[in-house]
Amino acid sequence: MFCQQCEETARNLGCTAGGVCGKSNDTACYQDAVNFVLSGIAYRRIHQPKGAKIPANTSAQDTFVVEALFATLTNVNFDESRFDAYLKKAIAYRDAYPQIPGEPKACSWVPKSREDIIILDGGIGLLSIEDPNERSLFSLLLFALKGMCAYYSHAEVLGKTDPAIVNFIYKGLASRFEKHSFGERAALVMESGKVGAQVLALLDSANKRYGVTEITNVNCGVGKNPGILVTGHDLKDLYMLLRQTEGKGVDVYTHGEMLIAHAHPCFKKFPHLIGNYGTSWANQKAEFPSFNGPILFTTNCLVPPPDTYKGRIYTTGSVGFPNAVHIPEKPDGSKDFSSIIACAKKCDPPKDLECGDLVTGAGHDAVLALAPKVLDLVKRGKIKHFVVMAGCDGRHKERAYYTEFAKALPKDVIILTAGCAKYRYNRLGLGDIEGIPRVLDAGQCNDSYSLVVIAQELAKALGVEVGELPLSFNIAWYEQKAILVFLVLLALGIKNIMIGPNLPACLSPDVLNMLVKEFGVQPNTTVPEDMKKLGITR
Ligand code: SF4
Ligand code: SF3
Repeated sequence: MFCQQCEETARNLGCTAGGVCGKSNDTACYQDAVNFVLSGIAYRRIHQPKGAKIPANTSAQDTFVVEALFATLTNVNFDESRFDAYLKKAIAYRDAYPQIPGEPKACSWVPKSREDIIILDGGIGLLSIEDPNERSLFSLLLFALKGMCAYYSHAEVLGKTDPAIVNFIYKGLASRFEKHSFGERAALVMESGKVGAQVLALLDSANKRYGVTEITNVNCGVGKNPGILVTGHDLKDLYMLLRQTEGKGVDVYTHGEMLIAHAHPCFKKFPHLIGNYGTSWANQKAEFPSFNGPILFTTNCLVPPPDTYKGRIYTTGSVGFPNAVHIPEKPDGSKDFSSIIACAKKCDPPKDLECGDLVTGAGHDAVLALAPKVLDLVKRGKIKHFVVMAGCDGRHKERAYYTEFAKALPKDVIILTAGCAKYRYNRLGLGDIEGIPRVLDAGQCNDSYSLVVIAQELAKALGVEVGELPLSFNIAWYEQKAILVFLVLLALGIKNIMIGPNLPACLSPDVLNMLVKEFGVQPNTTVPEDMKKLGITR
């Protein structure tokens, strides 16, 4: 195996003998095989000569490609048997297209045995792309596509689709086997950022199904009933579970990225949605044992569970873990959560982690409703700077940097955040500026679009360009959705983004040089030095 798609990759070079995330060598090889054949589907779809007999309706195939690629994102699926099923289905979809003369191996490759997949890893994984710049740029593009598939799939389950986005996913996958110059590959990477902005906008409109978020105080204590903990990013799963648990004597709690649900009016209607339990995904092993009840993983991040709560893990959607109960989607889009509800009834109620309240819900609508007040504070010099600290959390000790950075900010600085990165500073009690919370949390990484809208609207109201705002970006990344969000920001013309704690390992020296020269991308260093670089004065 060779995998370097996340920030915790071994020695910041690549995982080669099992993943730091817990992904086994064999599962990693299966993921490579699935990605390889998905690129084969894309190549055959895009390069058919005019008049070729191609499948008439590919909507089921499109949904499948998006789900399968999403499943290979970090901490989504650790179950080899699920990838075996994805692989077989991918081959069937690919083979429904006519062969093309001179097509790449991915268009005809069929493994004869499990060993074929494991042994042939070197021939189908990303290391098979020999040129380091080509590999670097395609890796960046592939990681962005994984993030795109995650966001697109959330929008799709809520009924929002866009064929232009799906076409770009195929275009990107097929580019793996095409001849492109450095400049053309770099342009494709930038195009993924542009399409990424469209995906985030689509998801933003899809999430409106649950009402526009309001700035909300979320209870982090526990009730007396047994509970089900829902983690991941899929609001529809949470909603369906809440409907099915009504009146059953079972409470529901959000975890991690699900915190934002409490700010949507549709979720506020459920009295048995008690509150948020625990902090970011990185603390699952410490926090989940005391929850006592079952835990439903709707998407990433799943940390391979120890025996203490292994038997209480349920998965759905793209998520998988060996021997965990998987709750499938029915043809009409509904899911039957009776097994997890039955499990909860036999469990003790959760034990309090005593975390105190959290504030969330500062999406673009909620913040723009406060715009006159915010603008007045800016004009009166009460707010001197905004810093976007969105992104992911992770396990490494050096992420304490983000807590220290937030603590060291002068009291006239507002943090705009989204994603699980916020758990590094959303319990610090950073207070408010004349009633405006100093940590404005738009919600999930899925809601990063809000931060862009807020920046654009602030600039408009102040009659300046976004680049002229007292606004800096200090982004924490971990998995591939953060790569996509980073590229979205670049595509929107945002310069001098600071990113950490480590730069993506897939960047070749030439690609890094391009990002530094053209966009001023910079790695983070120490808190005082970075404050200075970002123009934040005390
Ligand atoms: Fe390693 Fe990250 Fe890949 Fe897991 S997802 S195998 S930790 S690079
Ligand atoms: Fe977090 Fe996994 Fe990326 Fe959605 S839950 S931001 S890491």
